[in-house]
Amino acid sequence: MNSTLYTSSLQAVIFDLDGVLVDTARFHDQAWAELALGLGYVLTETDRHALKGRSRADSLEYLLEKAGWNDADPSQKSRWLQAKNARYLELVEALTPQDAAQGALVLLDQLKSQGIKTALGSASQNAAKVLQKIGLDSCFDTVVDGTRTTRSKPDPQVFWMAAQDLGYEPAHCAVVEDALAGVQAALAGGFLTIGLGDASVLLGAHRVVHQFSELSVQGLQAWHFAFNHNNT
Ligand code: B16
Ligand code: MG
Repeated sequence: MNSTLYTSSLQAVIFDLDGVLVDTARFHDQAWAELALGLGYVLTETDRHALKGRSRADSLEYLLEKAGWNDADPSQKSRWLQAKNARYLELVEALTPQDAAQGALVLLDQLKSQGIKTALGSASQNAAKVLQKIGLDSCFDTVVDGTRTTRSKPDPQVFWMAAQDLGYEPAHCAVVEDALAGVQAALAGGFLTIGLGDASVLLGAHRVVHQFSELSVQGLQAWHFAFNHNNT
């Protein structure tokens, strides 16, 4: 689409963290898989997709149901949650700014220079630490993470809070997400929804790209224009 032929009203882009700005989804996967194995359950590919984007507590409930541990008491659950998080944090320790998604810093700078606000919208309670490890901790106009939310994706709360922080309606914002739960949250919230990953998994996303470097300011504006004109 020729940029001279349309005017996009895209005001903000909200980025998911794990699996979008940095490949920490593999660390969550590994930590859950190890915990599951200890419970006598082998995590499947379907489970891995189902766990993505969900809060830590929701993820444990999912896993316990799959593993047939329906009678675990709250103190045991809390020990499992701590063990999973400790393992995840061990793996995260190795991250450096080189691990930020290729093109992330450039895109964030370009959005800023075009007057488009940026936000982080993550379910993670470890978002601040991960952002700091990859050198993106001062790059966003607002950060909404699992320390602020009370409802887990696919509930749109995290993205609504980000849009509210920035003072924009969801219809003027785009969300970039790697998880089906996150795509569902963004769709339910009324956002232009960009999936990052496999289109056969990220059902319903308005657009799907395979890698972060396929995102550009112009592309996002063109997709947003089409979204607002019911032409996605
Ligand atoms: P934590 P995102 C999500 O982050 C992950 O996708 C999900 O796998 C994880 O369980 C969730 O954060 C909670 O993370 O255990 O660090 O609080 O993708 O929404 O950025
Ligand atoms: Mg994610």
